[in-house]
Amino acid sequence: MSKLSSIILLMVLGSTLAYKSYSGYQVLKTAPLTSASMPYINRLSKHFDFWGTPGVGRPATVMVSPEQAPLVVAAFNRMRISHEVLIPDLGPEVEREHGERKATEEANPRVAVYDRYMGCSEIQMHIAQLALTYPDIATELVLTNTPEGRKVKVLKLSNGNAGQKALWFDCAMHAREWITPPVCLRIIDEVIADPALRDMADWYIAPLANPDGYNYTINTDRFWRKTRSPNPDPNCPGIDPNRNFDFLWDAGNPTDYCSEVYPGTNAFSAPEVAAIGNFILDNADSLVLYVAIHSYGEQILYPYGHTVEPVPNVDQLIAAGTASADAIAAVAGTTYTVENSAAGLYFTYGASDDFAYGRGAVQYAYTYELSGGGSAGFDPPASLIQPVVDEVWPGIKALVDYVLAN
Ligand code: 0X9
Ligand code: ZN
Repeated sequence: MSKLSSIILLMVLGSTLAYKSYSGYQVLKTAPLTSASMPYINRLSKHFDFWGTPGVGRPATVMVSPEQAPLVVAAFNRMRISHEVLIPDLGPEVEREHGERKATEEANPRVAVYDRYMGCSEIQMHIAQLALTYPDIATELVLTNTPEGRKVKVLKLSNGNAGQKALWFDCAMHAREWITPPVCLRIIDEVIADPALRDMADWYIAPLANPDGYNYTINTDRFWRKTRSPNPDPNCPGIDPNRNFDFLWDAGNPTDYCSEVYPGTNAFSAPEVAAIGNFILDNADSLVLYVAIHSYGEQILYPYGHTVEPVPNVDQLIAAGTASADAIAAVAGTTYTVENSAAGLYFTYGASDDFAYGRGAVQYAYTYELSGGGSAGFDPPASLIQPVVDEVWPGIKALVDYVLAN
């Protein structure tokens, strides 16, 4: 073998080997949770990777490494939480998906695609391309640079009408929630295609709120959730962006860098989060709707995450959310529930929706948890992208219609 071909072989092997193996990782599923079990689940969720949003009346799923499995099983047994093994081995599925996706990435797509998951630079270039193609209505805003030198981009879509209300959407704040950027891209497609939508409001859409994290899920670890900010423990980088906003930020255990919900050393310590938060504050006068698109759970969550006490306009939040859920259900029967984020005692602090509502005074603030799929939640097969965006867009449109009419 020539020197060049051995180098190429090593590079190919290197890039394959570099992707984190989930061989032997299991996904455990509990019986529907009772309110008595929630404090335990809440505590466990600081140390183990619970998927979706655990809540009363719903089963919880947790991903465990071979080392963690006996600990979590013992904890469940101690608390008398019955459970089963949902996925006995995540490894093969993750490897298959990775190979499939790598084979299809394009360099510079002018149109968003919905039959496969687009890569990080592919989405970033797509945003730039839209701004170049539609300079009269589309502007690329760069909110900040990330620790790894990527850009947090927002596409502004506007007819330039003075004094309009504004709407915000972000996707993939949690890196592994791959089903979410396609929803942002679909919103962009619709708003570019329909001038009437731009006469209703100005639209700000961030398809990749956490580009470092998303890139890491594409190239290295499919189930990475956080940013990639360095922490004092070099083995555990990353901040949970949805615990780092400057609203009731809570340090928790300040050295628990490895936690999936590590909130950072202080509010806004993640530059991505500070940039998005400050953008919301800077535009607080015009913003009437904040939507964070996450997965998974088929829920439309409204503030707050730290209390089940109703907020002043809870009736309107529920009415708008219900209009959205009805429009989603009308497409293919998928049922989204409209819920207070803290329902079921899964309390959170420093989340983006609560920040927008509580600090930015954005009257309508939501987190959408889209459908799950795939090996247990965060990895729906690419064939589900199209049906998901086809049902969620009418839901977003109904939400926007309600918010702008009220
Ligand atoms: O826990 C989260 O950050 C969100 N769920 S996810 O599974 N995508 O991580 C839910 C956030 C809902 N909003 C608040 N709790 N404020
Ligand atoms: Zn999320």
